[in-house]
Amino acid sequence: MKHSNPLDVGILLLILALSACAGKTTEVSVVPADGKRGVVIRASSFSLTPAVIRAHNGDHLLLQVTNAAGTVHNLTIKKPGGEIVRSVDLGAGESVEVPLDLTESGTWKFYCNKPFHETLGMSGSIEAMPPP
Ligand SMILES: [Cu+2]
Repeated sequence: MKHSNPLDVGILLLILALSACAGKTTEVSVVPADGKRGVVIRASSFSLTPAVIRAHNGDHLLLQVTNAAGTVHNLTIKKPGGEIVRSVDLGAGESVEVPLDLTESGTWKFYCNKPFHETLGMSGSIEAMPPP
């Protein structure tokens, strides 16, 4: 009987790990009553975590973005109508604070603008609900 090659097993585990990552949608809510508006976002190759941020129209967010990867990434944010309101490059290991006033209800999309990074998973959204 043929024994399984340890390399094959390693590749299978890697595929399982990658598919587990791809299926994970992390989510945070910004609670209006607690006065805290800071949202920590982690950029890596290739994800932005959390991928869904729930907040409200009128919130003044402070996005604390860290690039945990060894290559350049970016955070671009669009208003619900599609207008780009922020676009910040982050070098390897760099952290930046990005203030963002949610002036409209709706879905504010964010993504990395480097070639193919959005398609590879570096995208998410801020869901701005009407004020409570
Ligand atoms: Cu990127």
